[in-house]
Amino acid sequence: MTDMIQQIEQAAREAGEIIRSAHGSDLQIENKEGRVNFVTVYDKRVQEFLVERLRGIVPDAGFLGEENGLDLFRPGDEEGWLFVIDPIDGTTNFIHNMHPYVTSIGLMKDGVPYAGVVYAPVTDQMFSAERGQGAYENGRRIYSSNAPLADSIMLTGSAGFSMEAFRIAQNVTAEFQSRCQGVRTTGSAEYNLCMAASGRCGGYFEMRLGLWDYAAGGLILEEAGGRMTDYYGRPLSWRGPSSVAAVSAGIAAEDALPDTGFWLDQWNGR
Ligand code: 2AM
Ligand code: CA
Repeated sequence: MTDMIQQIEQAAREAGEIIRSAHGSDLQIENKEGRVNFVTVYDKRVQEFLVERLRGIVPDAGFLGEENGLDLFRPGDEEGWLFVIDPIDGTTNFIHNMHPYVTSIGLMKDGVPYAGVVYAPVTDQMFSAERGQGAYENGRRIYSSNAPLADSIMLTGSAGFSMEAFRIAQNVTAEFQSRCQGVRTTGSAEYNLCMAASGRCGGYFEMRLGLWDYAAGGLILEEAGGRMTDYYGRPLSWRGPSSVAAVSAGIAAEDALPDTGFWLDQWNGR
């Protein structure tokens, strides 16, 4: 493990301390665009902290983050270093003090994932990966599962911002339910990807995620032997919002769910 990834892990751990200190204080909850799309003062504070801290680790890196107006992939971002941060992934869970919610830090180099760190402060789980170096949970090497779909649990999600998206996503959930041992939803995309990376579930599907929702966990899953595509089975652009079909080593995405592209087409918000 290189010095750089250890420093990024340390930054995530410190972000986790800020998050753990939050409960009992005023979270100053605001609703962003859409139905259930919250931000708290901790999302903003932790992102500010991370930008400052990560700048010290890779001084010439750019930043993309969910909060504080850093949420657009701009021309030039595909060149050089770019940190992709979600200070709290699973904010609605965080507000309700219900695990999981995580801090995620992706580091892209020339438009492709180079490193990823996902830290779950409640359970003190640190997931990390560097390209070509394998994936780790609390320092131990992890691998995605070799089990077929029929012997797996699957994860899915549908953010609260659109009831239309939720209703369409229910069709995907129903198809999975009939093909695997059960479908679960945790409320944190990055955590779901880490559950697939560590062999706990067969994969994770969600219709529209921000880059900060999948950049870190996506590399961790790939380094654990899994695969990331969009709902049409195409490689991800790693540039912005996308549908995400993440599968472990034992499952081919196109076998897992041949109709995901069809269901995505039914939604005009993709
Ligand atoms: P968040 O908690 O950082 O907002 C839940 O299904 C997942 O979707 C979470 O990882 C959540 O991240 C994400 N999510 C919530 N609102 C979203 C939006 N408007 N666009 C894309 N992803 C969203
Ligand atoms: Ca977030």
